[in-house]
Amino acid sequence: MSGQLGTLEDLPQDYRAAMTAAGVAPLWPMMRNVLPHGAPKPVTQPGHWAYDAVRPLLMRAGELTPVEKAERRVLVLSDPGRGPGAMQATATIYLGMQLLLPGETAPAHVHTPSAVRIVVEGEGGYTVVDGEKLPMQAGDLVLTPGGDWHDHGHEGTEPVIWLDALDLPVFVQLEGSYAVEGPLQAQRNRPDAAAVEYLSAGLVPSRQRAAQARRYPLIRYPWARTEAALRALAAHGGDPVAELDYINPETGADVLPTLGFTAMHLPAGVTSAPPLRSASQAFHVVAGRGESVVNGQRFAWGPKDTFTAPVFAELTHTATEDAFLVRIHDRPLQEKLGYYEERAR
Ligand code: GTQ
Repeated sequence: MSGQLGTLEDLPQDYRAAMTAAGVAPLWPMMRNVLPHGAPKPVTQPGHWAYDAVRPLLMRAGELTPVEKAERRVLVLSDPGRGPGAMQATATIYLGMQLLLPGETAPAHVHTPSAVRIVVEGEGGYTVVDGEKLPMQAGDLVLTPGGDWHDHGHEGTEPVIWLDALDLPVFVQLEGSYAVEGPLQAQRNRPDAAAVEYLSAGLVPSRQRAAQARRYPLIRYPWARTEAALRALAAHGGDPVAELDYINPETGADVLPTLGFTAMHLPAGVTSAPPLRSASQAFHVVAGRGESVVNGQRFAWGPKDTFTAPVFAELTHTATEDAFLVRIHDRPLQEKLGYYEERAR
């Protein structure tokens, strides 16, 4: 057990001035800021973004800012702990709501961070990733791995809105975030891999072709299949809360190097109290209603809402209506760094 560490005020003024002039600082007064005891002290605060509050603001952005003036027309969900304008929802997770109006295209670019879209509303939207055209329907999860060209388009008649989740804060911290712009991509004239190579769980293209497998073989995870799989698991799985992880079908690994995604079914009336996790998390409600308590803060949520939990958050979820959520988390990054942890509550 160490005692109280020395403070800056313990040190003589001339010594402090000389250290500043030399560009050095004593560790011990700051030690507990960077190495707190027992558990991290997150800056991140729990956040809740009701779709009813965000949607009108996004629609107004559609009137005020043409897509040509925005590159991506997005409202960023700012972590309350970092305050207004924060370009992140947790330490590692960036979240934004993106609007595309009928007939619009968002120009092609490529960047170092990876993105995932979870479609919130509207028909006829699509993303082109590395030449593959990916139709987007409500609840679909669509990857844009870092380094893959992507542009967005809209062939429908109503606004299309999706939630963007990116590992952008990690890349900003690494001073590794940048983008390159280019012309709209030529689209391969065939359905995407979710409709051809990976139509069915457990079936992958013959291993004779495995050498040709792409780094990210499956880009689109249609919600209809996810929901059907959750319903089957809910009916026969034994656990009251059914959970399915999104994985790369060739490797079994998480879909992205940094971020993981888990689809959840919470039956009405059931309360879930998961272990405390070292991962930071965001929850997007695909359907249903309920209430979650995050570190004592109570959020009543409904369809298309999004809420967040800092690292090691104490969480309970209670569905008041049969609910489907997607949990976004940074466990894959923490595992690679060698410290992912779950603690009993
Ligand atoms: O759609 O490519 O929310 O590049 C932020 C950065 C979306 C995108 C965001 C992006 C995109």
